[in-house]
Amino acid sequence: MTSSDPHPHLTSLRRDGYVILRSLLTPLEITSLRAAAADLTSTARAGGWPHVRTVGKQFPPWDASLVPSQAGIWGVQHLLHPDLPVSDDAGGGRGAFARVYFHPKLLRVARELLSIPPPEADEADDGAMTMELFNMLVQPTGVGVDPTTPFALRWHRDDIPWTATPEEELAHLQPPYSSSPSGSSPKKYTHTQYNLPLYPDTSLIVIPSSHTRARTPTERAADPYEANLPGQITVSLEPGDVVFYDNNILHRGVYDVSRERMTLHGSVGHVDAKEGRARNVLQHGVGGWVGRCDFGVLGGEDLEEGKGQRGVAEGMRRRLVELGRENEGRDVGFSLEG
Ligand SMILES: O=C(O)CCC(=O)C(=O)O
Repeated sequence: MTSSDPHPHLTSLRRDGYVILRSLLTPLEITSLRAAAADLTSTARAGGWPHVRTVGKQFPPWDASLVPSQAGIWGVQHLLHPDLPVSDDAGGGRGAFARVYFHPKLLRVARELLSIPPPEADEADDGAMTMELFNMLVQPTGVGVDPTTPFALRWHRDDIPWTATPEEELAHLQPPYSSSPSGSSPKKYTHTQYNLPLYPDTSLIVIPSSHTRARTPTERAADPYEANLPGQITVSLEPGDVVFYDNNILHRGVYDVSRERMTLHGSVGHVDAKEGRARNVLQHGVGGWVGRCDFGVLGGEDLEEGKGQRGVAEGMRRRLVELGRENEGRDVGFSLEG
C-alpha cells in the first residue's frame, strides 16, 4: 500500500482477503449500542425473537422453536427488522442498529471497497449501494453449549460448498482481487462483509489470501474443525474496530464460551450484484420484512437520496426491495448446508 493509493482499503482487501480499521466507533456510540444489543440478546436467548442462529447448526435455516428449551443461540438475526424487540430506553432502542448500519464512516469504507466514489466526488452516486444483511454474533449460551469446550464453526467459504473440486472453487472465485489477463482494470466487488465487535473479539480465524486460490491438498484433507492450518491468523479486534473480509476467504469461528461477545455482522451490496447476491441475502428471509422498514429515527426530513443519513438508508432499502422483487417466486436456495 502506498500513500498515493486512492483506495488503500480495497488494495488490502484484494491482496489479503481482509482489511482492519481501528476505532471506527466512538466510546459513546459503543456504550449505547451495548445497551441495545444486551436488551435484544437477552430477549432472544429467552425465546422472544424468532430470528436466531441456534447452537448445533452453522448455516441457515435455523429453527427458533428449539430456543430456549432444546437449543441455545450463537447469533441474533435481522437487526434492521421493523419488529425488533428492543426497549426504547435501551441505548436508543432499535434506532441504535439503524444508526450504525448506515453510519457514514462505515458506508464510506463500504463505498471504497465496492468501487463507488466517495459522496463528495459524486452527489448522486448513493444510488449504487444496496442494503443487505445485519446480524449479531453473540456468546453461545444455553442448551448444547459445553462450558469447558470452545464453541467452534468449521472451516468454510460462505458461498462455495466444501465439496467443490479445485476447478469448481476456481470457477466460483471470480477475481475481484486481481487484474484480468488482458491487463484491464480489476473486477469490482459487488458486496462487502464486515464484523464490528462491541466487546474485544478474537473469534474470527482466516487464512490470508486464500480467497484467490483453490484449497491446497493440506486444507482439502484437513478436519473441518482443524485447529491449526498453515498460515492461519486470528483476527484480533477491540470494541469499535471493524474487519471487512472477502466472504470466500477460508475462515472459521472459535468462540470462548465464557466471554461476552456481541459482534455486529453486516454486509452492503452494489446494485449491479444480481443472482449470486440474491441467494446470499434472501436465503436469510429478509424479503419478508424489508418493505416495512421505517428509518424515521435517522436524521433528515428529506427522503430524497443523497440528503442525509435517512435518504441514503431509504435508497439502500429500496434497492433491496427491488432485488427481492426481481427474484420473486424463485427458490434462491441456500449457499451452504449443515
Ligand atoms: O464468528 C465469526 O466471526 C465467523 C462467522 C462466520 O464464519 C460466518 O458467519 O460465516
